[in-house]
Amino acid sequence: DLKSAGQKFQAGDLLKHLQAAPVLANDVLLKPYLASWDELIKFLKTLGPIMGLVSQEIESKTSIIRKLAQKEEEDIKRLLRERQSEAGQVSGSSLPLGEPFPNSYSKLPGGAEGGAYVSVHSMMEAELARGLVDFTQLTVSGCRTLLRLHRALLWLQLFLQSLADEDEGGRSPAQLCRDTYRLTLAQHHTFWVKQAAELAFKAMPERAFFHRLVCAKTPVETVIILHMVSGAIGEVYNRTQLALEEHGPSLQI
Ligand code: 1Q0
Repeated sequence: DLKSAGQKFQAGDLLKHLQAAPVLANDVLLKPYLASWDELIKFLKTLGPIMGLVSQEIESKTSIIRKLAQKEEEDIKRLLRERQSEAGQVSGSSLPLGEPFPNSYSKLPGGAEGGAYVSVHSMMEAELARGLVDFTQLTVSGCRTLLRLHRALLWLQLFLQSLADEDEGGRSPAQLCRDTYRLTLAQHHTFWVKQAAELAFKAMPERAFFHRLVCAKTPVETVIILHMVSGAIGEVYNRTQLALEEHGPSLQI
């Protein structure tokens, strides 16, 4: 997705991906979810090399889920080919016999066909059913990885909201970034990661940078755009949070 879209951060692109992620009543599609993170990486890259560590961390987390999705797709294709050749041997028919995977998660509630890594719900159901998520062993699961991104998303939402709510006379973006981080993501970070985060906040630009970034003509326009982005993030966050709670405590580690 980084290759097909522009390399430059655009608030409009971010918003487009964020708004494409919510699907049906309560689910989140993984492709636009991950594409939203790609946009945020573009933003971080405009802040210079000090953000390299943070972008790298996001890239490594998104690529874990993408690789799992790719492997799943290859498995389904291989299975379909096997079924096809079996069917060909038996009856001469080239139609696949039955579902590639008979489990409930291979069918989305809307009736569309998909693998395990289509949406937040389908991923959780599939990985729980396959025993990939548990307390005792640290399997690299999509669910575990999603939880890391999810916690970061709450921080980002609060940060952008505070940036919109507090006007010029208030705290600086760097201060808002630090304060909201301490309230949220920092709770899940080790001592050294927190030290690194403190360094990263120093690279946070002044308000004027955000006006230019979102191409706003007036400060009011910036506030509107920031509200739209943080609202869209909030929708994705809340849906993911409900999914986590619905599928039980084993997903919250
Ligand atoms: C711009 C300011 C950035 C502030 C960064 C704060 C976080 C810094 C910490 C980064 C170091 C990452 C090192 C590793 C962390 C992991 O230990 C942790 C847990 O993973 P694991 O596998 O060890 O259990 N990983 C995470 O918590 C993942 C999340 C990383 C932080 C994601 C930060 C996202 C920042 C986005 C800034 C976008 C601002 C957007 C403005 C848009 C305007 C319209």
